[in-house]
Amino acid sequence: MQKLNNRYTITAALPYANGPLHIGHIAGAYLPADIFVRYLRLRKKEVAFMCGSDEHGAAITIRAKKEGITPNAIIDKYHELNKKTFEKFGIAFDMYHRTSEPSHHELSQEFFTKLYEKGEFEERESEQYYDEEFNQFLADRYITGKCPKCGNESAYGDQCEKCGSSLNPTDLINPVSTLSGKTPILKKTTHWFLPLDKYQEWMEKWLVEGKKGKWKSNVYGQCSSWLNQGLQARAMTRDLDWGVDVPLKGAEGKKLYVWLDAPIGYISATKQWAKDTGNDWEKFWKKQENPEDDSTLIHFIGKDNIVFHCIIFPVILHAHGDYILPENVPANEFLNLEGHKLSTSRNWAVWLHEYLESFPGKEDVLRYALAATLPETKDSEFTWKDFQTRNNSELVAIFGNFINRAVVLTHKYYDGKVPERGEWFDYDQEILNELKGYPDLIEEKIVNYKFREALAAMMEFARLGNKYLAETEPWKLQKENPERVKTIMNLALQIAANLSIVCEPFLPFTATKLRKMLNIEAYEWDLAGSADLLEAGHQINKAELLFEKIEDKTVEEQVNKLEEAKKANAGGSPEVTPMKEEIKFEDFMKMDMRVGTILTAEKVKKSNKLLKLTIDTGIDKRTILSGIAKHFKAEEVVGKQVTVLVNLAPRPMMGEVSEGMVLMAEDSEGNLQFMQPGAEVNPGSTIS
Ligand code: B3M
Ligand code: ZN
Repeated sequence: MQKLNNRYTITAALPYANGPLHIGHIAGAYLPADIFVRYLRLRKKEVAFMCGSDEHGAAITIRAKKEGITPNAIIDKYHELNKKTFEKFGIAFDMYHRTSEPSHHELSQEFFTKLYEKGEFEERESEQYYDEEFNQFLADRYITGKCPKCGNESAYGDQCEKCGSSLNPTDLINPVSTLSGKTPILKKTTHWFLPLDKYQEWMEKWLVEGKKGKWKSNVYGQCSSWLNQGLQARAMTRDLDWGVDVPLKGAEGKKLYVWLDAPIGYISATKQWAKDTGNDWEKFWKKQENPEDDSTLIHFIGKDNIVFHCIIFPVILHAHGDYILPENVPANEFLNLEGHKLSTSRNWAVWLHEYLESFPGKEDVLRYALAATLPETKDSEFTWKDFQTRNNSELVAIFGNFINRAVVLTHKYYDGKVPERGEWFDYDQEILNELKGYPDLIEEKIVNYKFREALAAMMEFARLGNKYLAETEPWKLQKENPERVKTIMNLALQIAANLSIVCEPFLPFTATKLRKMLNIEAYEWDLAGSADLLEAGHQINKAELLFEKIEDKTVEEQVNKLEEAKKANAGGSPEVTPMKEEIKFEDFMKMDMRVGTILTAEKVKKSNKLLKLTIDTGIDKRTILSGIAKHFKAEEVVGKQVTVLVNLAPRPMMGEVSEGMVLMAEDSEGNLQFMQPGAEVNPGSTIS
């Protein structure tokens, strides 16, 4: 049994109310959070599970502008839709609040005022980019340009999503207004900055002493790299007409930075929930007299939100002084879909509300398929084929089959009454020992945020039950040895009752159905691992199908839907990478590009990206390592004529040396094609 705190404050990133939710959102933050919370509730811990709509920031106003409607129309629509979607999907928040609520504005202003009065802000007049056509200062998402750190051409004014760097608009190279598409001018304005640099030392200590080895390495790594670059002051106010008013004289017309007010949304949600339910919100957020009584705060987020939750918000909470700090921030990486990045604008997504319509009653199937592929340590991928296999070969063939057999046979042999255990064999004892071990194993994985492994262990547990029945074959034994069958069926039913507890975090709808079938109330997690959950003589209900097979046709329809989206994108305006900086003709002439013929190709061991190619360049035969292994099999590239940059300095890669580069066409989704001559030419032919 794991040692836990008594009280938990669990937050899941507040989604912007500017669009519907897709599987990437769920896999990033909400499903892991829900699994964790459901487990804590089974352990009878006091939990506040908080979320809500983030209704400020440029994400909302830019969308409203595009659609020619008010921000209010946008947030009302998507708040309602997303709230319902979460509910239907079984994400059991205690509160799904809104940052447009007056109570949230008040609390955010209180926070700002407190920090202001403590002298935490620096008032600075500076030159900021301004769009003369729209009469607006351009902060955050209102401005894009080239990232000075990684060269990404479409970095935003607050962050580069490619390399994760935090930016100021004035850091961008070739800045462009997202409103008018024009180059902005600089204009003076005053803002209140939070000097994060002042907290550099404190932050280093907090992280290194408290979180090293405890936080996931992807999260800890990002934080360290921030600290290594040195923290810098960040403006906490904006010149915008949408958001929380800055509560200062002389700051009329200015709003709080959305990333200041959004995380405070977790607190305002807790306050609202406490008010509605007669609870005390402060014990979930404020430091208690005895630190042992402090709540444990955990933020579930996606990797693009790490800096805000691991550095900026903790600094704000610390500077305020009264609040607890996050114990952990188990951020996930990204989920891809059928080989491509999820994309709202390109409609490359599985939208939750559409899934719920197409697959009614199959909420748990998607929860299962997503939990099995959560991007916990690196980006992962959802495919409809995998979804189908997980359903048919695991949920139906193992879990469902086991429960069905156990319940049906109990009715057949004992009129639905749990039989007394009779004769006891070594094999039954082995099964019993395994039964006792699974709940602890699942629990150990959950508390360490290894939800994929926890889910796999849960399915192993069901597999144990399935195997037990398949190997002992009670249906064959019943005539000659009914006493032995009683033992088998009793133990099988105990496994089923255990599963109703341990599957609940992952498959809450299934757990409810299973409890109904077994005619039991919800048990606490502490009881899991017992072989005496069901008393002999206990009457169970009739069998109900837990899962049903998903046919090829059904998933094909979903794949076709995605293909349609792809076609629509191809016809419309595909996302095009912006042009790079202008170069001189002489620069271009320095590149020596030739047609070469690929002579041999093989996969580079230890790399899933690289192919090792030998290429006849006309000048020589040389080795080039090319990052195309995910797109082409070695055998299919041999004999192809390709474009080679032959005068690129040799580069060591994975223990080999690459002598040049094969040029590839790459679309915005990362699909690769060779650049080939229209007809065969001699190797060594120059390209200019
Ligand atoms: N709305 C960003 C996002 O949806 C932001 C999260 C706020 S959490 C306090 O990715
Ligand atoms: Zn970058």
